[in-house]
Amino acid sequence: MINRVSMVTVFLISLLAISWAVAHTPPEHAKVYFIGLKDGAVVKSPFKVRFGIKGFGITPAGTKGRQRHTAGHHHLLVDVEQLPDLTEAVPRDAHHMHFDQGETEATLELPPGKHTLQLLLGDEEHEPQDPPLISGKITITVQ
Ligand SMILES: [Cu+2]
Repeated sequence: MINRVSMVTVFLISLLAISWAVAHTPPEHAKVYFIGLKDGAVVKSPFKVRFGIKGFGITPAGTKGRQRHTAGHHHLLVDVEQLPDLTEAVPRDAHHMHFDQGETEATLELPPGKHTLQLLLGDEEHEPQDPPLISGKITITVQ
């Protein structure tokens, strides 16, 4: 009897652990991507960049409660060679732009030449989700 009770307890604890992990993890099909701007594009500055997201939501930075597990805000990495530590808050500087209000587009002004762009979603504390929602890195040429 005790064995059966403890087995059920272990089972229930496992279920709780699994649902906890799932609640904090973006679904496998979730992704972030650039809308209408392709790798190799040639643009004139200033230009508009639109941020796409699928399978996950957008919410302003600092959002508390349940929604923070199903939504985040975009960060645009500009000319970043080495990704920041994905277990820490995304740095905030000219190369790591935060869209705290939940913006889904930005107008960029970059000097002529080649530049790389990459999207990285962050949670209420600006930390990437686990696993991170990160786009492919695209290289564009600004005329
Ligand atoms: Cu942020």
